[in-house]
Order: sequence, then C-alpha cells, then structure tokens
Amino acid sequence: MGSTRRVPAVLTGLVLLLTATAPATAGESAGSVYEVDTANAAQRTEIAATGVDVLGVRDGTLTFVAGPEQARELRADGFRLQRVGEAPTRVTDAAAPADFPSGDEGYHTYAEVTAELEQATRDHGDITRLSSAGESFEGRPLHVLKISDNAAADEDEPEVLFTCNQHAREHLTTEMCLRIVQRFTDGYGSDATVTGFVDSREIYVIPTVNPDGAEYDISGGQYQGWRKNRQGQGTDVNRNWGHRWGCCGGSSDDSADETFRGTEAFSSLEARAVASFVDSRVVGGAQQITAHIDFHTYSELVLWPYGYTTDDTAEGMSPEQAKRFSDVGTELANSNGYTPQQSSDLYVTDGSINDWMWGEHRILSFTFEMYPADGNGLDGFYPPDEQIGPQTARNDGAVDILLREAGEPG
Ligand code: 0X9
Ligand code: CA
Ligand code: CA
Ligand code: CA
Ligand code: ZN
Repeated sequence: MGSTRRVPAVLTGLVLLLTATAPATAGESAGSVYEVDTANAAQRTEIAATGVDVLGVRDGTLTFVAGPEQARELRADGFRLQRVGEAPTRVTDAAAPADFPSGDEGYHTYAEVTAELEQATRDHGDITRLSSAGESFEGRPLHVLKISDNAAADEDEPEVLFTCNQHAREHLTTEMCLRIVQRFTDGYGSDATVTGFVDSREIYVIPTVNPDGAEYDISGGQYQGWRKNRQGQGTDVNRNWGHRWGCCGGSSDDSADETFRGTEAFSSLEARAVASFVDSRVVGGAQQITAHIDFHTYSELVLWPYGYTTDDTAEGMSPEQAKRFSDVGTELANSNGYTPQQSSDLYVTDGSINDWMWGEHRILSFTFEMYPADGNGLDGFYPPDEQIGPQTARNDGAVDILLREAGEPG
C-alpha cells in the first residue's frame, strides 16, 4: 500500500533509499482513518463490504481505516469521506513483547493471561479446571477455564460461555474475561451471588480467542492496530464462523482486507477450535451451553443475531425468539448503560460468532462492544489501563443477568 501524500521529488529518492535499506522490522502503512456520515445500515453495509476496517459507529457517523484505492472507490460511489488521521505503520516481524507499551502494563500479555489462569486453578482447585480448546495458528494453547462447584465433574447444570479477544487489538475484552475469572473464583464463599452461580452453573471462560493477533498487536514498541489472526495475511475470525458463511455481503473474499472471511468456513484455526469445543458440549443430543457473550470493543453496544440479515426474524428465529433477544438485550444494556440493537442494525456481518451460536446451537448469544462509546479512530482500542477496573466491573450486573437467563427455558 502506498502513501496518499505527495512527496517532493528530491525527497522521493531519500524515501526510496530508506525503504531499500530498511531492516526486516520496517512496516507498511495500514492506510488512513476516515469518517463518513451515513443515513442507514444499508449504506454502512455497503461501505463495510469494500473490506475497509470499521472502527466504530456513532449517531450514523462511521469511522474506518481505508487504503487509498478503497477511499477512491468510496468517493466515486458518492460517499463524502473526511480524512481524520493516519493509521500506524505496521511492523512485519517483531519479537514477543515482555509487556504492553509503557504506561499500559496493567493489561495482560498472553504469558500473563496464562499465569493468571494457572494461579486461579492453584488457589481454587475444586471450583476450576483449566484446559485448552486447541491451538492458535502459531501454536498457542487456546485456554478454557471452567468454573463450577465440583469442576472436575460434568454436572447437570446450565452451561454458560464467555469469549474474548477474537479481534487482536480489543485488549480490554481479555481483561473482561479475566475479571469474570477473578470474580467467580475469589468471590466464591464470600459473595452470595457469585457463590449461587458457581454452585448452579458451569461457567466457561476463553480469555483470548486470538492470542497470535493480540501478541502481534503489541509487538514492535507501539500498537499495530491489528484486527485479524496471523494466518497468512490474516483472517477476520469473526467472519469465519460456519452459519451462512460469506452469504450476504457482510465480509470480504480479499485476504488483504480487514474483514477477510477466510478461504472457507472455519479455515481459521481459532474459530474452528472454539467451535469444536462448543460442539463437544452436546451431551445426549442436547447442547449444554445455553447462553454466551462475545466481548469486543468499542462503541458501548449490546448486539444480538442475526447479523447476516436486517430482518428481525429469519430461518431459525421466530418472533418469540427475536423478542427474547430484544428483551434480554435491553435488560443487559440497562444494567451497563450500553445501547441495545440487533447487530445488523449497525451493519450486516456474515460468518459471525453470534449467528453460528444461535443458528447451529440455539445458544442465547450476544456481542458486547465495550468502552469507549466514541473512540477517535484507532485510539478507542487502547484506553489507558486505569480504565480496566471500572470498565470491566461495569459489566458485573450484565454477566449476572446472562447467568440467570442461562437457567430459563428458551
Ligand atoms: O464487526 C464485528 O465483528 C464486530 N464489531 S468490531 O468493531 N468489534 O469489529 C461486531 C459484530 C457484531 N455482529 C454480529 N454479532 N453479527
Ligand atoms: Ca502486563
Ligand atoms: Ca458444578
Ligand atoms: Ca454439564
Ligand atoms: Zn471486535
């Protein structure tokens, strides 16, 4: 990808020289950050369908990263793009980081996540069990922590799943999953609500679905603004799930794009491993997991399926079921101050985790887009680590509502 800026000829030579002698860690520009005012979901879907990197939507204003060619195309289609900033230059290769960039060390690297989970199992052996759903493309175990009384036994209790960090740069979500781990282990025996749920539910937490991408995002001394996994040019894990994969213009078939759907459904090892784990929870013909939240950032939204269609009801989604999503979604949003909506009201996505969880398993599956509500482009993915405490605790009530709903008849 080239730069959109015009460079004086005398400087061009210098730039070429620098490029030619650049070390292996030199990067490529991810493009520019743009804003455009949109009238409806159809327009937002049209923009997203070009494969640009959608960062957020606020009051109809869509913020995204686009390369020069994508920007030209959109302008030719009549969209009035406002360039508001430059995306960071990405490293092509860098060592695994010791920690987050200076000042943000409160966030957990993959090694720190692993250590936290191991510590939790040491401290609370009888109510935890650590396993893995499989490995990432680069071979990192995809940790699954089960929390329940008699955790070693498969009891007849409603099962609930929390997944985080499908998107590499959405680090606050990993902290959200760690908050759930910490709360339901350390609070056991002292907090009555926590104790009740640990005794009556089987809670599964997957703090990082995309550890390769997350580690890459913090490599090279500055945030990379990376979204996808690290398989080839990267697959958008949240476009790779197998329910109506690639059906409806809600993902890209271009591997360079930020919403690349992969070469086939579940071509991403991460989506495939998590799906296999969920499939494995079918016992005696019945899916044991009844409720799920997939955490993302940002925009402060509670979203529900289907994402592939803007219709409220569709195959496998009756009016009653759509109403339950809307009712529970609204209650969740009332508890944390987010905005509730069907995910396709934002823009159409196909191959998302929620569509698969509901479409294939009838799991009550939500996406939360966490803090901030409005993010100034890529900055929104990197709130200071002082926000970890308040912004994860903000969802305690919503987590409890979901755990309650997991016990209700669908
Ligand atoms: O586009 C996405 O995958 C999610 N937004 S993000 O900015 N975190 O990338 C939204 C997914 C919601 N769509 C469905 N649940 N279908
Ligand atoms: Ca850290
Ligand atoms: Ca149990
Ligand atoms: Ca069980
Ligand atoms: Zn996301």
